[in-house]
Amino acid sequence: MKSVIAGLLSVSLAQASWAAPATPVIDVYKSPTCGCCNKWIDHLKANGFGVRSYDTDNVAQHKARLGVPPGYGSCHTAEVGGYVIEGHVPAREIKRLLKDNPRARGLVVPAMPVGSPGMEAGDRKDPYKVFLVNRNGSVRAYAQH
Ligand SMILES: [Cu+2]
Repeated sequence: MKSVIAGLLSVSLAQASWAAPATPVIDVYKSPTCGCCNKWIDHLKANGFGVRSYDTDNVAQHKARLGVPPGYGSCHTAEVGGYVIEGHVPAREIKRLLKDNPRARGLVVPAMPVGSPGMEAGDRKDPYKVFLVNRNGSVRAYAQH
């Protein structure tokens, strides 16, 4: 009987892992007191990402390491699949980036636009752009919100 149960268990586990969608893990660097960073993390989790978050008083060090261009910084810096994700980038664009797999550093949403994921404030939505950062540090618009 035990072996039957064990057998059923291993079959269902195998099916579960086969059926599970790919959920890339994002490493997020943020200051310990950042509230909107945590709300952005919730947005990522709600969209199927695994998140490892690291509290640090030196997020700037990670921006420099990952090549966020000067003037394009925000409140948190993240890393997924070899790409940098800076600021309140919507999960949809991160998924598109991972699918398209361009030769680039990653995506940035400079500053903290009201209405972006994690920056909700009632019905207010300020227009903002998601930028793709090229390998040489130049940027181009990737999405408009
Ligand atoms: Cu923020």
